[in-house]
Amino acid sequence: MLGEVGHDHLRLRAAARFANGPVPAEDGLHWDVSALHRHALDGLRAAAAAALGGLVSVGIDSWAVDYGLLRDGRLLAEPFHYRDERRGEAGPRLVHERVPPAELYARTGLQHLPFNTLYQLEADTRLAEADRVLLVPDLLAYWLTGAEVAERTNASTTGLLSVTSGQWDDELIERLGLPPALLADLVDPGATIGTLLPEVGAAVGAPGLRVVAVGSHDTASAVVGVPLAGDDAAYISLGTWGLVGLELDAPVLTEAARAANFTHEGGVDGTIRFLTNVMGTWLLSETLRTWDRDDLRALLEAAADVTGPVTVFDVQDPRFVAPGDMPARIASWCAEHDVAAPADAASLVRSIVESLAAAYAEALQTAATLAGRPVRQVHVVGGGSQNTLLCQALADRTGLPVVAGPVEATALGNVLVQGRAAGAVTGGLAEMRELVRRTQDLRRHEPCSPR
Ligand code: LFR
Repeated sequence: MLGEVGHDHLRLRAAARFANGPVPAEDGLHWDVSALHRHALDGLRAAAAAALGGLVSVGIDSWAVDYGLLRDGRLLAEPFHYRDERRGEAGPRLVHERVPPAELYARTGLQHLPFNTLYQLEADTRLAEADRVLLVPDLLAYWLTGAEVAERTNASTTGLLSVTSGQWDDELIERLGLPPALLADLVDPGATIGTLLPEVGAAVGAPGLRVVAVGSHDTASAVVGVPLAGDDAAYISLGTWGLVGLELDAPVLTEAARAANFTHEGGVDGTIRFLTNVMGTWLLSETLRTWDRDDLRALLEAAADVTGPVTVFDVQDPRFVAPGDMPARIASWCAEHDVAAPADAASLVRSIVESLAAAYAEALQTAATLAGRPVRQVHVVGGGSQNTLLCQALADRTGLPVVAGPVEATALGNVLVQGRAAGAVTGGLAEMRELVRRTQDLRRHEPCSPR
């Protein structure tokens, strides 16, 4: 994404796009991170060619938790994909034998997701060969600059960072038997990671380009791009996941928060994302993939016209996490719970939309209760914010106004932090969000029939 940012403007243009999905192999699901690297270089070349005044910097963000293992600077294997069904089996058991879940939560504030980095590392058979672990954005930054760092917002998703100090939890790392030198030094969003290696700069046509740390966890960048104002607004960052929560200054490390699986992820400028992972548009995209269809818009229109009772199922059932035949899995959930399975494509899509909205409404209520903060407005950002049926269902189920947009919140948050590092914008999150509010398309959904 090519971004342009200044005190009164904020614009994005897609310089290049490419697909990125799970790659099945003998030993499980992987990412093709080498292809990701190639595509990133192609994109950078296209961006450099399209930027009239030249590029000032580049910032990298991606999904969290997954990592590459390196030895002597060389990647040992393509990283595992967190949706690999086998990932979640051995890791949690091995870790919890040494450090019980309640203590982990007190130390790191992280919700239990079976694929959190610490669990994956503990079960990784190649760990002993490695002398460095880098999360995906840090790995790409390393390939661009030669500098090995751990950007702090993403590091907070490893389960190895102290929620109170924001530093690596050395005692925890030792108790888990992980070599401390495996982890790189932490850097904050806004810091310069380095400049493009000479051969990279020459290849992409941007010699000496600065690589700036941003909220390298995509959700951290997305929340920078949420036009939040005031303490009574919540957000849903809606992509493959629906990340539902609040921005806080201090953690809520209660047993109730742990039981509700609410996490404390590190945000830009020392904020805390108090949120829980709910299923997202993954349910829809895997359903369309199963049907070999790509007409989501038409399906949503048909779904909007469905009348009569709609089956609401539990989108949080673990059977929906791995890639596969979602319509069959939804049917199996319905059969097990003695409810009618949706009979046709439109009903199934409607059922997914209503079930997601119901889960988000419940998570919002829980967030408000746990944090002791009333929620009076909900922001939905990310690709899923374009789904008007879902946004309206959410407004109706919560009885709250829903502000949808921006769609590209993550890229905006990334570019804003770079813009601030370059001095093109000044101020804190409030000023950056004010710029988002003034410059981006937002759509408001009022609740029609609060329940
Ligand atoms: C969203 C996200 C979530 C994280 C999940 C796995 O893309 O980064 O925040 O929990 O992916 O990394």
